[in-house]
This record gives sequence, structure tokens and C-alpha cells, in this order.
Amino acid sequence: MSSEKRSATARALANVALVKYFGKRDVGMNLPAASSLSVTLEPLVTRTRISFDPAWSEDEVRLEGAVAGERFTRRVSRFLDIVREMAGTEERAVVETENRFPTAAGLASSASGFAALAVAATRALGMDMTPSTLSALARRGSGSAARSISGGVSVWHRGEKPDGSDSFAESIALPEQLDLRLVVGVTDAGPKKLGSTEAMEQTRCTSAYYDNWIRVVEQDMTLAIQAVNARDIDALGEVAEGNALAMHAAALAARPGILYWNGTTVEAIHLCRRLRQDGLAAYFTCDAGPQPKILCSPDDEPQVAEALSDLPGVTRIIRCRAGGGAAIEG
Ligand code: 2P0
Repeated sequence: MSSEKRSATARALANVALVKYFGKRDVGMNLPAASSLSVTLEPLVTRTRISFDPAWSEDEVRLEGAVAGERFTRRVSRFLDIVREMAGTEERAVVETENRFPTAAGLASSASGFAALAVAATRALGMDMTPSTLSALARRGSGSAARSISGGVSVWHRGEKPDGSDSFAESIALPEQLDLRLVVGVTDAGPKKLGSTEAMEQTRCTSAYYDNWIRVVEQDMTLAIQAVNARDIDALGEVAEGNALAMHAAALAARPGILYWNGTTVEAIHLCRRLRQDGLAAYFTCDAGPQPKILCSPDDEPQVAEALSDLPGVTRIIRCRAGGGAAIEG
């Protein structure tokens, strides 16, 4: 039987939220309980190649050159089922994906991974997608992937519709309009983290602070968008640090409490306060793991990077800058 492969390769950057996504209004559809705001980060890139072929009977997924585990393969396959249904095809695929950033860094790669996969799969099948429909599609793989389709600073809209068609992200400032820097501190391996989906649900169902957390996010979105529009890194950083601490407070108040930090993470919060006393724009944020991330201005980045790398417990740092959106590669 003759077969014709349809292939494409895409790249997408990871993103870090400055107003966090932590709580869903629909788990199956990855619909968030509130909007969020993030920035895509160079050089944290995922590159994904996909080939569809009518002759194949199963999807095959390769991660960093090796056959991926069953759980990851199933997750990719379920995502491809959504794409296949939209395209009206049953063709199976081979997916090869590589994260061009240190896997030991404990940085989430599901955002860049599903954004790159959404772009590559839809291109390979010849589907005509707008950036917002691509973002809503990437969201189905992992919520935060919605924010890795567009570049620079993006807002992911909560949306109202049950089908999720109005829950997508779009850029509000390109990297050349707001040159943000973010220094990631890699700390010694902390306790194995609870998956984001489980942590969000545990917090929603058991934390006495959850409803207030969602109210805080709504207020912080207004303040963060104002700060971005004013190109004011200090104002944005203040919102980002407060929002990250509020997210972790809500998670800590879950039963049982969810504690992502280690001692070095806490020392990094103190460090940011010291740096600000010295007149630097340096603001703490942290996601579902122990790695401290410091948002700063381009001018202050060298000093922030030096101070963070000198912090006991930080084994390496990764200096990131605001980057572009997901794209097809030649
Ligand atoms: C964020 N996180 O806004 C928040 C902050 C983690 C802490 O988005 O369940 O891996 O696949 O939608 O996208 C991580 O969540 O979760 C995340 P799912 P995802 O960046």
C-alpha cells in the first residue's frame, strides 16, 4: 500500500506567568478559573517534528531521541485525537520532541511542548488556524501552552464559554516593546513535585484561601496589564511577586498543604528584598517547584544574576529574556 507522509517542524518557548494560572473551571477542557499573564522566555525552547502517515496504526512519541514513556505518549496521543477530529483524519503520527534547555532545571516543558506540537500538527495536516484558535487548541494539551503560541507578554483570557473557544492567549507587548529579563536559579533537587492539575484541584477543593486567591488574580490582572502598557518593570514586578506569594499561600493552606519551596527558595525571596533596598529592580516569582525566578530590568540583570548564583543552594542559573511566539521551522 502506498502512503504519503505529511510532516512539519515547529518551535515554541516556555513561559513564566507573572499573574499565575492556578485553578480550573473545567478540568477536562483545561479552562482556567481566572485569566493569567505571562512572558515567553529565550532560550527555553522546545522543537517538535511530526509526520502523519495513513499506513501507520499507532502514534509513536520520541522525547530527546528516545522512545517516550507510556504516560507521556498517551497524553500526546489524546491531544492528537483532538487535532485529528478537527482535521477529519484518522492518520497516526510519529512525534519527535526535544527540549533545548537543561532537563535538570526542573522547568516546566509542557507549555512549550504542546504549543510546538499544536503548530506542527496543524501545519502538517494543512489546517488553516488563526493564532487564537491555535492557542485554544494548545490549551487542550496543557493550560499554560495557550500562552506559548504568542510572543512577548501575553494575556490568557479566562473566557466564559463551555466549549473554550473564547479561552485563548494573545500578546499585549512584544519583546522589543518590553525588554524583560528573568534569571532562573536551579536549586538542589527538592521533593518530587505534585503535578499541577492535582495541586490545583486539591487547592480548589480544600484551601480556605482559594476563593480569595481567584479574587486576587482578577485584581492583579488589571494592575499587571496597566504596568505592561506603561512599560513599567517595577510596577509589573511588584504585582508579580505579590501574586506568586498569594498563589503559594493558597496552595500552602490546602489540606494537606502543598509546599513547593525549599530553603533556598525562601532565601531567594530575602535576596530580592535586599536587592531592592540597594535600588535594583528585582522581583521574586516561583511556580510548581522550588526554583526561584527573579524578574528584572536589562540594566540590573548582570548584578541580579551574580547575586542569585552566589546564593548557597543555587547550583546554576539560566539567564532568560522575553522571546517570540511559536513558529514553523524551515
Ligand atoms: C502558571 N502553573 O501560570 C502556573 C503557576 C504552575 C504554577 O501553568 O493542568 O502544566 O496542564 O493545565 O499548564 C502549570 O500548569 O497545567 C502552570 P495543566 P500546566 O504558569
